[in-house]
Parts: sequence; C-alpha cells; structure tokens
Amino acid sequence: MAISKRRTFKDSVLQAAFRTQGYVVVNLDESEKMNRLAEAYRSLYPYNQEGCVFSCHDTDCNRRFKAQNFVRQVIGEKASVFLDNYKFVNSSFVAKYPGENGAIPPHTDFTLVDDRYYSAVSIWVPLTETTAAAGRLHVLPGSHRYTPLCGSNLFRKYTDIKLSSMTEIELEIGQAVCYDPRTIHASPANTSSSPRIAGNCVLIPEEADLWHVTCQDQDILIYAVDDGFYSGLGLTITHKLLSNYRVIHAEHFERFVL
Ligand SMILES: O=C(O)CCC(=O)C(=O)O
Ligand SMILES: [Fe+2]
Repeated sequence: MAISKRRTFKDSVLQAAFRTQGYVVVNLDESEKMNRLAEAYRSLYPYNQEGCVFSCHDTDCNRRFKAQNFVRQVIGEKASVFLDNYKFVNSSFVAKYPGENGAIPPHTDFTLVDDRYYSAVSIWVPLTETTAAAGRLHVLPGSHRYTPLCGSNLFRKYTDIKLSSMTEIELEIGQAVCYDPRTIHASPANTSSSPRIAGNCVLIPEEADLWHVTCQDQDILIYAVDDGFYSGLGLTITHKLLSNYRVIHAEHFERFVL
C-alpha cells in the first residue's frame, strides 16, 4: 500500500508545489516586521563580520538565544498561519557580509524527520533587500526527492552542481521561501557593498519525532531527540549527549545507503 505523506501547508496549491519542487515562495505581508527584525540583528551584531555567519553558531550562548528568539517570534509565529500544525525546531539569522568568502556551496540541511511520512520545512526570509549581487538563495528544484540522509559528520558534497544550473529565488522583503531541508540549496558571495541579512526558522509536524542523524563507526544512527535538542544545544553534539536518547532502528529505510 502506498504511504500517504502528511501535508505541510494548509493551502492545497502551496502544498502541491512544495511536494513536487521541494520549495515554494510565500507572501508573509509583514515587511515592517522584517525591517524591525533586521534592526534587531544589527543591535545584537553591531560590528562587521566576515563571510556567511549563522547566529545559531554564535559561541556567546546568551546572544545566540536572543537571536533565536527574535527570529522565532516573527517567523515562527507567522508560520502557524500557513503551515498545518507544525512545531518549532530552531531559528537563526544568516548574515552574508560583502567579500569573496561568503559563498555557501550546494548542500542539504540536516535530516530532521522520517521523510517517508513527514516533511520538515525551513522558512528563509530576507530582512534586507536581496539583489542578485547581495547573494540570493538558489535551489535545485525536485532534489528533495533523491538526496540522502544528512547529519552531523554525515553529509554529501555536491561539487558537481553549478550555481548556474540552480534556480535563483528573487524575493521582496515580506516574502519567504519555504524549502524542504532535503532540497539542495546554495548562495553566491555578496558582491554588493552592504550585508545581506536573512532569518531562517525550521519546523516539523507537531506529532513527528525529531531526529538527529549521525555516523558512528561506519554505522548510520538515527536518534529520536527531544523537541529542544537543536534550539537548546551547546555547540557540540557529543556521543555522551546522544547516549541520553533512543536509537531508532529502521532496517527497511533504503536511504540509509549513501
Ligand atoms: O542564507 C544563505 O545564503 C544560506 C542559508 C542556508 O543554507 C541555511 O540556512 O541552511
Ligand atoms: Fe542550508
């Protein structure tokens, strides 16, 4: 019997596009809130940095949580309007500073749920004007249907995929791209003169187990972790931390094979 997958979007048109393409653009109609969120970023990080900086990697724990909450309050709250009963996993600012080393190569994000039944979703929102020069998000449509599991010390490099073969997402402030973390995405360096600031908020279905996938001694292990695992985490995921959680056995899961 075919497995029917739980929906992500309340709206059927968005749902159908997300299912086939692995991403969809949504109007949040909150440009003022997005401008204020950019201000919140600047107040937390008033100095210039280098490259593409994720606030979820901030070693200042206090500031990391503040950043997480700013993004969660605006994007996470708004998500409940158009997502069908999803819960929060994590959120972050992603600031791309002018300069050559801010490019993000093609990749997928961590596998967070059993994708036979569920889809996680990442809501990526520009908070400053995102021209082509500033470094727009690019996606490879449909790639969510074949990319392998991704986790800590388990990721594939997509060096054969050129940015020019990907779809460049042009967004106004107030719009968002919602992508499946399995969809290959990337962004070029920022060649403009000012930082490109975005917010990203990740959610999964309310009833789904949250996963952490990792590779240990040549084995791929899938742990069912608690809902605060990623948002509350110190910066390192250790074997000791993972030993608190249940390993899920899923022998028939063909995407175990890399
Ligand atoms: O903001 C970007 O350009 C890349 C973001 C990204 O890859 C992510 O948030 O997972
Ligand atoms: Fe990513």
